[in-house]
Amino acid sequence: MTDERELIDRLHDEAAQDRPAEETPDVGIIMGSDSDLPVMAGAYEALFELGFAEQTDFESPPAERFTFESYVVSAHRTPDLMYAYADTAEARGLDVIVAGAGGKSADLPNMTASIAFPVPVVGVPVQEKSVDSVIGMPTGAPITAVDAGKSFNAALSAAQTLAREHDVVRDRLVDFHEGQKAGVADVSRDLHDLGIDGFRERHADGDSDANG
Ligand code: RP5
Repeated sequence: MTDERELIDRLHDEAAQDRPAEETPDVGIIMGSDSDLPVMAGAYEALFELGFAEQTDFESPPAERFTFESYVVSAHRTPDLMYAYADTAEARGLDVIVAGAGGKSADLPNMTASIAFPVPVVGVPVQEKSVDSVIGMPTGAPITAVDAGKSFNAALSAAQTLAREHDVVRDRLVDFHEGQKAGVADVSRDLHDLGIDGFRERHADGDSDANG
């Protein structure tokens, strides 16, 4: 069984390595429990769609320039690990963290934001009842947050942060946006030109890119 201490030591060891930005994960995805994975899957989906690769070994980065990593970090069950992750985030080269937690006391995103400051954190309330605890930060302690379950958007926000410094990420985001526009235009034309019955027939399998 992996000891929490082992992971904490690993994070501190990695922070001390002072690796160049090209070799470290750019985005960190953390969540309070592996039961959050189905909701947090959207963050992975968005980053893969933008050409990010998953970095599973800090000392052996993938060939892709932009990468992310992920961990389960519980604010309540492993507070020391949460502290270590947030405290070493900047030294480990992370530019932005996407943090998701569920329950009524979803403290991981906001505690991480406080400790990792000035590394920005995008909070994902995993459940509807988690929204208040994720967004309820006091003045001077910022967090950016998305609506319940919107982990895809959280990853897009994280990419937007990187895009200010990296034109490649900016261009990928613009391409993604253009693709969405084309998707809406396609269904708009079909709905008008085919009429409701013809539209339903053509899109019976739900092959729409336009989800509102
Ligand atoms: C939170 O408690 C986690 O983020 C999760 O959403 C919730 C329940 O966790 P499990 O009991 O499923 O591990 O801290």
